[in-house]
Amino acid sequence: MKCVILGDRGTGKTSLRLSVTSNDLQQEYIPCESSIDVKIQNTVYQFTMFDSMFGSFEHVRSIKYINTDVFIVCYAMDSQCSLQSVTTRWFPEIQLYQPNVPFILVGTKYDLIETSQQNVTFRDTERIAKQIGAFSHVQCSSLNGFNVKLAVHTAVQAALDSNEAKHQQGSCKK
Ligand SMILES: Nc1nc2c(ncn2[C@@H]2O[C@H](COP(=O)(O)OP(=O)(O)OP(=O)(O)O)[C@@H](O)[C@H]2O)c(=O)[nH]1
Ligand SMILES: [Mg+2]
Repeated sequence: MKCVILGDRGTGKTSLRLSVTSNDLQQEYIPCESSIDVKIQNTVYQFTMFDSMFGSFEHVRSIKYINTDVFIVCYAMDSQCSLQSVTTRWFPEIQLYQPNVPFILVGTKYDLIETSQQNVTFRDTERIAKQIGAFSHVQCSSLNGFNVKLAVHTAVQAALDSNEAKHQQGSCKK
């Protein structure tokens, strides 16, 4: 199962991936993809996460989107600007290149919610998640591990549900 993590620079994409797949956030060599086995209802799925160290050229990034099963679209909970980019940049990019691929919205840096000046409110983020048709919305912290597993399980579930829906559509036509 292929997952691509999108979001503005510094939103915590790489940290999220590493916190899910390794215990070491400070490692020297950081590969641009990593995998984890996720068990859902007695089936184990190999979930491979890529984060978009793909450079700033949209058409180059979009090549990496091919065969993606699910996107994780990140905003940082201490950055209004990164939340705005979800609607102005990342959602349009999914719509343009992979409109049939499901995505979840993930708020990173949950641990900063109390101290940040620029907190994004849960109401705003829920509204945006609904507006853009995200499968679900999870807030997490790679720093302390809060909800990171939930984010991954939710992404796997989004991919599974979408596959099932496509399957059913296919079988109706027969
Ligand atoms: N407090 C806190 N800081 C975080 C968290 N996740 C990431 N950071 C910090 O945010 C900064 C950016 O994190 P990265 O994981 O490098 O972000 P990125 O989205 O991969 O950034 P680019 O690759 O440059 O686009 C780093 O200084 C991280 O230590 C978190 O959950 N909480
Ligand atoms: Mg990164």
